[in-house]
Amino acid sequence: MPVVEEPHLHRLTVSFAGSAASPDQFPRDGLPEVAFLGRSNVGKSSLLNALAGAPGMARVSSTPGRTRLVNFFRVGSELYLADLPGYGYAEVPDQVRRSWDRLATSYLLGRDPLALCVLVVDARQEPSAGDETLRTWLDHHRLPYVVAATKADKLGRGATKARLADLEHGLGRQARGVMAVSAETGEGLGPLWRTVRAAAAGRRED
Ligand SMILES: Nc1nc2c(ncn2[C@@H]2O[C@H](COP(=O)(O)OP(=O)(O)OP(=O)(O)O)[C@@H](O)[C@H]2O)c(=O)[nH]1
Ligand SMILES: [Mg+2]
Repeated sequence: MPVVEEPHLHRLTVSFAGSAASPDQFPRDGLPEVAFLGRSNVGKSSLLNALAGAPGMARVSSTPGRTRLVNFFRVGSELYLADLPGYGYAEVPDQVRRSWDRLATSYLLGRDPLALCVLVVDARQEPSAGDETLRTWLDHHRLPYVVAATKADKLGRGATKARLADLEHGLGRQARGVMAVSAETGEGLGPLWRTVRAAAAGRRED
């Protein structure tokens, strides 16, 4: 698999802007936000770090359920990237799951600065029931999203193409775009970053 070098983040400083356990802790300055959503352990935090060009900024773990708060990262004076807790991890107690759901829902609904959601799925797997539920919910609430199939470094070119075609007809049929990405090789980060920035710029002009 060729490594695609895409220097996509020139001269923008990215910094951790805080964690929120409830809506009163979300940022207040009104900058547009782009949220990363997906199954637990799918690679949301890794993708965010790779996009930001800041390894280790958002915590990455081989233990599912690592991200339990909404973590915000400020990109220059342009936008926030919001790293949301993952869903669908079977081992968590119901009470913990409910508090995650509540936090994610309180973020996604009525969050005025939210410009775009990035629905992160594993390029090697069929979308999960949780992915389908989230997609239906995003469509219902008319929240704009793209589907990013990550860990594409684990797949050959042909298999990646086939997965993208499946996603375009399935999970991502109402999405603004479907793309293959890898936090490992940087594949697809340029197009994803341009989409993120364009959505944020569009929101600022509203
Ligand atoms: N090969 C490969 N591994 C990846 C990639 N992205 C993430 N991983 C690995 O997948 C595991 C989970 O990554 P995280 O970024 O913590 O996943 P997450 O979705 O933020 O997980 P939660 O916060 O628990 O919901 C880690 O072991 C990562 O190293 C990728 O693009 N390629
Ligand atoms: Mg995470």
